[in-house]
Amino acid sequence: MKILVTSALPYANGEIHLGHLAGAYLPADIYVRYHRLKGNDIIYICGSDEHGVPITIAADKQKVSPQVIVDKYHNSIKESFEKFGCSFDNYSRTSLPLHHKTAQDFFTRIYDKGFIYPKTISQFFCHACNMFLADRYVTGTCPHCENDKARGDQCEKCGRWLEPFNLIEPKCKTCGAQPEELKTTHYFFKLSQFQDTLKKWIGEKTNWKDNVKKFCQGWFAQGLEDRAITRDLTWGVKVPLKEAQNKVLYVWFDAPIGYISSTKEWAEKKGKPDLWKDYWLDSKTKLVHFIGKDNIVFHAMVWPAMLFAHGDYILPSEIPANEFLNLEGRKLSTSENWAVWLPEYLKEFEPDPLRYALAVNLPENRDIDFAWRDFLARNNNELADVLGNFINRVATFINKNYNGNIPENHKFTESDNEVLIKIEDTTKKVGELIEPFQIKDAIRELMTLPNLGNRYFDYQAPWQSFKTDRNKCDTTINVCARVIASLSVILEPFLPFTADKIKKLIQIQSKAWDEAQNPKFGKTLGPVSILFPKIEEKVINTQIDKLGKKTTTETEPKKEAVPTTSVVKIEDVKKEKQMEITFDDFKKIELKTAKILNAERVAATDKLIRMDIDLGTEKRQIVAGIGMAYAPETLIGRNIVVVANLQKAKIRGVESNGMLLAAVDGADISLVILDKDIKTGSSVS
Ligand code: B3M
Ligand code: ZN
Repeated sequence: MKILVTSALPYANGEIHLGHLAGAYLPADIYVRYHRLKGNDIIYICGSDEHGVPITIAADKQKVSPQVIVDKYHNSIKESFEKFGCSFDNYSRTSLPLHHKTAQDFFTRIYDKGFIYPKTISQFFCHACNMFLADRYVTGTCPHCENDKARGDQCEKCGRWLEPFNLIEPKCKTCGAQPEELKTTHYFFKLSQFQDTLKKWIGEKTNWKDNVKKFCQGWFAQGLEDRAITRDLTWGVKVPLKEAQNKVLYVWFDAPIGYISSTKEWAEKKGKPDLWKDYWLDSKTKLVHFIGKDNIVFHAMVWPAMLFAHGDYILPSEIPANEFLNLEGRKLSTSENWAVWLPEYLKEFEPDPLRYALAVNLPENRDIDFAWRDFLARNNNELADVLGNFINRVATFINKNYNGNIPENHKFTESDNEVLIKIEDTTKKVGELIEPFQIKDAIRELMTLPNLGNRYFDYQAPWQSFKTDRNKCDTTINVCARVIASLSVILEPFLPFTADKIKKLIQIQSKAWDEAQNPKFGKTLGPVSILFPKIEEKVINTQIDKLGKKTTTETEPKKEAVPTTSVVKIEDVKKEKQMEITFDDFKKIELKTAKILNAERVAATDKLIRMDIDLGTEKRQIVAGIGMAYAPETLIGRNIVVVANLQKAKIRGVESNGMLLAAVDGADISLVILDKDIKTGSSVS
């Protein structure tokens, strides 16, 4: 079997942080290293995502060209991945001509097959800058929370998903001028046409993680919409059409194609330029995309649809998407520097303690918090006191009493056999857990081996048997050496740097995973080194103090948001912004019951619904973004709850005088309705 593993291509507009590592990189690296040891034909592909508005905005901000930004970050990201032990077979970049050509050919192919069409839409245009403004190039006041720094795609304060036209007093982000709504033509990918195909395809993935399946079901329920896959920008992959000279491909169209171009580059570097085809064109290849949950829609829906449209390439077999990593109880925020940056970490510490602390606590099924004190405890109490201690005490004993020669065993007793069986068992179990991506359980299972080793060593008390029963002592130490040898192999996916040191110590001869069940090793010990120096509390305190203080050039969030109208995973933003308010604060909000008298879609939008509502004492008009969840006609006559004293706002040019209450779960929206009939206009508290 061939396996092609990818990790999401990080934007080259900032450094890698712990959230990235826990989401898409560390689990993938562990998985790949394991399969290599199993002797499987596996390649691990990644690269920098160098296009898109996150890059151009970072460039504008630093007053340099996008090329300067991507060169800087591509190189430093690559370097810190290497130092962290990410064992990519190829780490490419999407600014390479090879990638541009691959992406353009992809576009042309599906354009020729009729899956792409032009459509004229309205977009903001800044006359001062002479350009059409992509979502993030527009800022203004949020119609929901009045934050005057809301972006055209989302308000970071209240978390609502926006469109540039929703903003009150929209401005050009670059120059501050008021933009004008003008017509421009963009190319749309017929995603809607793939709804049934995708639904069936995902339906067959019974083993996929719940988060991915649920997410997709939410999107199907809304109905997939065609998507604009071009942008009016100068930075990016040029649209390969004569009539679209000044447009580039939307970054989320070209980025996943980067997986293919990076594989091509890998094949070229190997001197076998066609080798990439053995993977991408062979239906027996298992394609595995490691991503964070914010990338699910692109990897599980848009990208597979693109692949279906293209027709030649394999589809993803697995998409192990991880949840988010929080930091010290708060959501990571790059703009607030609430993050631990990998290069900064690597200045102070070795990579393996972090690989360990993240692996034992991966956000596989839910968001997980990373705390520096937990990192310290993991290093000191588990790596140093359990794993390091076991290896160190055995090595010290051999050096002191056996002059560095590892003794042969004699007849095994029951307790020796218990350990030998445990070695076999652990090797098997750890592999069986890694294969279905249960990495966290795998490393936890693995740590039971040195744990048992310590107990066995204590129980056998070789310092006594050395004097009284040399055969027994020889056997005990030999069994311990077997544990160490096995550990040197099965630790490798998780702690590759430590595993290397242990291999040198035990002079390992076994290389393959399965040999770890009964490993072969040297007759004498190699150099002993301290595997895990203890970390002091004060070192950790310095790290905690750094959080939230601006020390890097990272000032912009790294994400390129989902375009169009989707409401995706905004709960997390909300969680972060939670703050306490007093009862008096709450009383300022006038909540009232209202009846919907009339409802209709706002022209040329899918999401917005205009409603006439009765508030008992008066009638009003409100506009709400619930059009993806409710058909207008089903709303008439409903009793809802509205915020009655919210400042008026214009949404898409339509006045909204009040806001209705609704619960939002990802793409799912549910109106707050009343339990029983009550007079319209009653106050809600
Ligand atoms: N660069 C987004 C991100 O870093 C994006 C991933 C592309 S994977 C094809 O979250
Ligand atoms: Zn401007």
